Amino acid sequence: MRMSRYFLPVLKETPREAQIVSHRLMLQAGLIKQASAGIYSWLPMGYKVLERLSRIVHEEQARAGHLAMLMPTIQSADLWRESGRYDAYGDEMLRIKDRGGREMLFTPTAEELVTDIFRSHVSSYKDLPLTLYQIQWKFRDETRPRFGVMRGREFLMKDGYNFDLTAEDALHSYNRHLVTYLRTYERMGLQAIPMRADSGPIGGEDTHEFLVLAETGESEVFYDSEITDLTFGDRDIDFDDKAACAAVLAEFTSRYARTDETHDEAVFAEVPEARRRTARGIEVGQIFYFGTKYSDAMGATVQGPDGKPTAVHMGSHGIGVSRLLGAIIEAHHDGKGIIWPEGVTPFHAGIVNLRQGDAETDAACEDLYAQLRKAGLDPLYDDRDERAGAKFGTMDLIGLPWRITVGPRGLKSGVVELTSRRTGESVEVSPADAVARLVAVYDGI
Ligand code: 5CA
Repeated sequence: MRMSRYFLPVLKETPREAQIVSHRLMLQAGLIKQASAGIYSWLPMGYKVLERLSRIVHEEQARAGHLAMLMPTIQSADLWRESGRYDAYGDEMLRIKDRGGREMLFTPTAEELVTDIFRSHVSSYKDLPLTLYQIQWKFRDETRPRFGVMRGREFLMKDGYNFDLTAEDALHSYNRHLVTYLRTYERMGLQAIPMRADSGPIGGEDTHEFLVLAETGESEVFYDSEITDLTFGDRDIDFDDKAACAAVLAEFTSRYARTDETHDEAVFAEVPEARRRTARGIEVGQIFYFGTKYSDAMGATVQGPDGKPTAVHMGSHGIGVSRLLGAIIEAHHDGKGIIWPEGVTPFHAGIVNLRQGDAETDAACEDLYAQLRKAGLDPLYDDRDERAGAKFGTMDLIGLPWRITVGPRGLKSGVVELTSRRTGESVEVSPADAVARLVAVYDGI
């Protein structure tokens, strides 16, 4: 992409409404624009990152054998009456009437609708296990929408639902989700710690929230510092292997890590004092096991091996995809702007032309731009007729992990400058070498 043709409405001034750094940077870097309280338009670069996050989620769900689908945002109130949640959800639910006076709502989550699909089409235990998921917009009329996309009213969520014959199988689904989530967040450059939590309006007893530690997080958390040493890495887990998934769950949840809702001072006191931490965290996901709560209420049964109808065991599993943008920026920024992790960056590298209009420099930039694209990379070429300082400022603000600076002086000795946004370190290399190095960096990402 050429900057001259891109739509990147960078703000010169610090937006006053932003209380936290990620919200400020998202507005300043032209990623989002507020439409009304807690509701945002996603401008091209913000949308590009949102799409990258969605792609990572899809890839990791596919690895575990979960099936992507799409359910409507507007749903009939009748289904929600069956589960009893039409009344229970209260003011957080946006209620709508269609022209025929029928009561509808904008979905805050989709347990009811997915259970209805299940009961209509699945009748035998032989069709289990089944996990269906979607990435779809949700609406919750939060009392205090704030911090930009962190606590929005309209937000993008991955929501997945498992259907199993027995509690034991459903527990395996729970564990499988925990494994996929660990990998998903790490690919996004985040350490998200599973913590024992409270299930709220979704219901059920077993639930973990995934929290990214950050001073601006809305949740207070308590944990054993040993947990931050754990990484999932590129382990190759067989998702059908119950013992292997259970072992990962045990490894990542056996140390003390709880949100304030489930915190227990007496149990926490058993952790050696030097390892006890109290901090704040951003909840980027949550997994639930709620047994037969919805299948009982809505008659979602299958014929079991003994021929008798049996209610299916269910769980649901969410990732706050739009909130993740905020969480990633909270975890990866400096005084100059965003620092995207390579796995989620909107463009792989920026090209800065120091002397726009100089035939030789322009030609070198064009060639570099073409070579990077030929190598399968997606560069952003700042071809505007602007001062070098302004171009650097924009690149630092938008946070592409790599910058290639091209100027007449370097070109005389056949080099360009390759700079890491994270470390600020630069190397002078030939244009071909710069391309080769970037190909190597992004190999496998
Ligand atoms: N049905 C379950 C799982 S699919 C569910 O709705 N879970 S949830 O309520 O925990 O939401 C899942 C994730 O969505 C949360 O972990 C959080 O990351 C994100 N989320 C929830 N509310 C908001 C909000 N108001 N703004 C942005 N993200 C949100």
